[in-house]
Amino acid sequence: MSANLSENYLYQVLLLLIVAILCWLWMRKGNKLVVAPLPPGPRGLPIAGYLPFLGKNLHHEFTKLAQEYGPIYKLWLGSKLCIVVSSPTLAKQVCRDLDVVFSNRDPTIAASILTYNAMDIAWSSSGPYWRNIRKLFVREMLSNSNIDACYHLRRQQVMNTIKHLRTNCGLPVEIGKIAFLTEFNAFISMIWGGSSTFKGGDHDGVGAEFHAISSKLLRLLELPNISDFLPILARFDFQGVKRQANEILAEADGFLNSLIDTREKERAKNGVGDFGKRDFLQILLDLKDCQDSDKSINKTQMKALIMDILVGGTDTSATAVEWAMAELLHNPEMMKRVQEEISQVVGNKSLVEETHLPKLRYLDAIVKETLRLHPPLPLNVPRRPSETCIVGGYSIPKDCKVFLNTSAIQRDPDVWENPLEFRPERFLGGEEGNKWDFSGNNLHYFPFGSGRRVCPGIPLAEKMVSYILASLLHSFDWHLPKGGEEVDLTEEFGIVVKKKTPLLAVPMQRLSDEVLDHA
Ligand code: HEM
Ligand SMILES: *C1O[C@H](CO)[C@@H](O)[C@H](O)[C@H]1NC(C)=O
Ligand SMILES: *[C@@H]1O[C@H](CO)[C@@H](O)[C@H](O)[C@H]1NC(C)=O
Ligand SMILES: *[C@@H]1O[C@H](CO)[C@@H](O)[C@H](O)[C@H]1NC(C)=O
Ligand SMILES: *[C@@H]1O[C@H](CO)[C@@H](O)[C@H](O)[C@H]1NC(C)=O
Repeated sequence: MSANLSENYLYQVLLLLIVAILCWLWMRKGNKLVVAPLPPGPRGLPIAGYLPFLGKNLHHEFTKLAQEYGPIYKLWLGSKLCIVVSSPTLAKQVCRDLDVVFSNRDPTIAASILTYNAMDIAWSSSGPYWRNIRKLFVREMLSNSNIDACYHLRRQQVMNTIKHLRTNCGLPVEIGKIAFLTEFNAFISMIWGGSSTFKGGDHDGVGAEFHAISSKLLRLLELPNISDFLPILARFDFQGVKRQANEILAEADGFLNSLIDTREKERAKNGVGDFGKRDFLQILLDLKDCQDSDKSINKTQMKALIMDILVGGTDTSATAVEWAMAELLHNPEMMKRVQEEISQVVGNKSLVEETHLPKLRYLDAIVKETLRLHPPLPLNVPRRPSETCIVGGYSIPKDCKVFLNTSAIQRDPDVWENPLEFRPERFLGGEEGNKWDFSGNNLHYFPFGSGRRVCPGIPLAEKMVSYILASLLHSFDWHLPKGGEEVDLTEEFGIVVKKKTPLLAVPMQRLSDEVLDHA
């Protein structure tokens, strides 16, 4: 009797258990937590993850992993799950089909401190805040008419660079540095160029002051840090990243405050409607004073936006110029061809202007090919899924870090013939050549990213890279310094992939004194 009862009881418990399990499975399914495995990848240690195994040569290690595990693999860095996607099909799932889910970011500790708690475009979480501030940036600041209106400010900086190079003819110069300074000064000038109090672009003016701050800032941003991977340790701030970031922020903040305050005082004195000064600062201040609450921004947001432009725009564009010059020095016949094109279109009696750019087809192909073979952000800017989802049959957990390997995809041999060769011709003419642009709509070529988080700086970046490049090529002939007859094309791993050894080249005057005197 008692045995029977306990047997009965056992059956009941078993039945309940089965029902519970079924319910649980059903609910999981209802929650869309379909059981799919995580992508393949190395096991690593439970707590530290794969971190201790990644030696100095991160780049090399990643290549090995990608070869071993294929187009999607996972990697535990500390307690952070990273997923690397390197096929166009899977990238399309991320940037197109699941764009909404994948449009969050995962700022490092340094990045969020330096952007006033991710108050900028690049690091803010997707949502109304991000949508609004991005819209302001694209519509109000980077509208075609605004970009055109500040052409003279960019031009002045390119002219300064030509003048500077002229005094250095015959001597080796560091192309990356020249390109960086030109881009940087051009941005500074576009931001507060019109101001009478602050002379932008001077090597010893505001430009120089902010340059020093910003190189510290870039260095800090480039280094992933232990606290980012092991949040448990973050509050101890072992490496002092938080402290350093706060120090740099304080410096940058003081500087930006004084700029904005000075301009505000000028406005108070001279009135708001001073249209001679439609630089970015002016536009931002107009927005700040704007009554329309959708458009109005406060001072902190202004500063975060300025940080985005300077940090997001300079290093990337300058790296593109350096790689293009490196490839041209490596391929002298291409150098000759592009210089001839520029001479044809511009003429040897004038300097290049931005209005010439649409006619410089070969130059455009060179820029596109440079961004294919050497995308400045080869792993894009990592995305963070806002919910767990499935990509390529694998489960991608909410809040992990997703890298798109642009570099790998843009070298896919199924799409690009001899993918490792620098061949601008592939972007020239014909249906084949014309189908590529920077929009990111085609996931075989997306140096500026793709989807709703695509780089909003494209129109300006495209103009500036081409304009600087064309000006360097038209005004000067370039050759490698004696003893350096080979161009070293190895890459150095970082957030922005630079050349491992900085490119040195020697400029020789190509246009007459008369023409260059106009610079
Ligand atoms: C050759 C130059 C440049 C390259 C290669 C480049 C590339 C990129 C890439 C790959 C992304 C991430 C897109 C994604 O997540 O899919 C990005 C985002 C961004 N870029 Fe650029 N960029 C360049 C120049 C610029 C310039 C000149 C500016 C500013 C004027 C700029 C501002 C930004 C901003 C604000 C974002 C964040 C967008 C968001 O998260 O919504 N970039 N860029
Ligand atoms: C972390 O930050 C410190 C200080 O900026 C730096 O020296 C270090 O290389 C960074 N990265 C790692 C992985 O330790
Ligand atoms: C991305 O792809 C390139 C080229 O195939 C490879 O060298 C690199 O290591 C890959 N990076 C990652 C993080 O998988
Ligand atoms: C500026 O606006 C943002 C977003 O609306 C807000 O979070 C922030 O606290 C404001 N900052 C100041 C200094 O008012
Ligand atoms: C322009 O000058 C270069 C260098 O002196 C010369 O090789 C080229 O033929 C000239 N082109 C034209 C169209 O005058």
